[in-house]
Amino acid sequence: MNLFKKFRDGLKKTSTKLATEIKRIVTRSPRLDADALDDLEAALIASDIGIGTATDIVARVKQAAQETGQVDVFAIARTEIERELGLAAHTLARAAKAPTVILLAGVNGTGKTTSAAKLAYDLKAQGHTVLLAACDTFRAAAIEQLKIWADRVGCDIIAGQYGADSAAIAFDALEAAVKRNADYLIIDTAGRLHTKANLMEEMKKMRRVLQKRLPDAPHEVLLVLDGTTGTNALVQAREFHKTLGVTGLIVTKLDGTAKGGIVVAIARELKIPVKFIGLGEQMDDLQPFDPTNFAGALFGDDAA
Ligand SMILES: Nc1nc2c(ncn2[C@@H]2O[C@H](COP(=O)(O)OP(=O)(O)OP(=O)(O)O)[C@@H](O)[C@H]2O)c(=O)[nH]1
Ligand SMILES: [Mg+2]
Repeated sequence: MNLFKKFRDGLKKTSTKLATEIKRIVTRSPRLDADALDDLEAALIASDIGIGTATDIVARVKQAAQETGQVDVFAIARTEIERELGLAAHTLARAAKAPTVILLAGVNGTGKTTSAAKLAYDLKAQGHTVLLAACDTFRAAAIEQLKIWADRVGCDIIAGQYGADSAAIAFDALEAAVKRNADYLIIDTAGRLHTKANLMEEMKKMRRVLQKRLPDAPHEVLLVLDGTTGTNALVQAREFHKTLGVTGLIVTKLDGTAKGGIVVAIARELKIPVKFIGLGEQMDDLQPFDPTNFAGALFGDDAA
């Protein structure tokens, strides 16, 4: 399946709702009077796209309506979203010298472990060697869960005992990745609330310990956000970024929400690039982020 179709299918809930609303508004008021523009703004905000972006789109639509009388709301929205998202680099960092170390972080249940596995699958499919590190030593069955995934993906995994110091396991895993000449080390961590200072401290420790072994590690700190939690994801991102210095985002579960616009709000407010989005539960459902495909999938006028 091509990438655009994947985005299109995965974002269907959001795009269908938006397309239905926009068509309803335009049909009722083809000249887009003030009430129609208010309705358009409300529909955009309901997708969690963010007030700033919604206001910008409406302003452009209004301008086009005044200047030409002919308005393609979908095309204007696509251009605006693409512009908003296109500024940052969305590709995964690569260490000058292997291994590239990727640390995953996030609150409980956002999709860290499955994203770690999907990322490993993706990198392996590109011909890279990948090592997984099971640094969630806290949640019951977390280690087994990652082991099952490693098996499925066909890559090695470094794990310790439950209750063990996650930073020590991260260090061992990095040592192993260096010795084995692995191209990538992907570190899965326990879910933690951004409000728990001791747990955030543990994350910082993991970072420090990795740096002791490899000064430029981790090369990516990817924050995994659950796209269905809407603006709450924005609050989490802000806090994690403050303590950890997040280099990129993975926004998951966009297939399960009509509020996929949150990706735009996050990118606009935090200026942290979205690197991957999760569009389903299968191994190949984690997709490298692409602004053009995302904008096109969100505002395709044939979605309704
Ligand atoms: N539909 C859908 N489900 C997803 C996606 N990503 C993850 N999930 C599901 O979300 C659930 C939680 O995923 P995990 O990877 O275990 O989440 P986690 O962040 O590791 O959870 P903790 O380790 O407990 O903090 C699982 O049932 C996944 O299959 C996605 O993009 N789409
Ligand atoms: Mg997990």
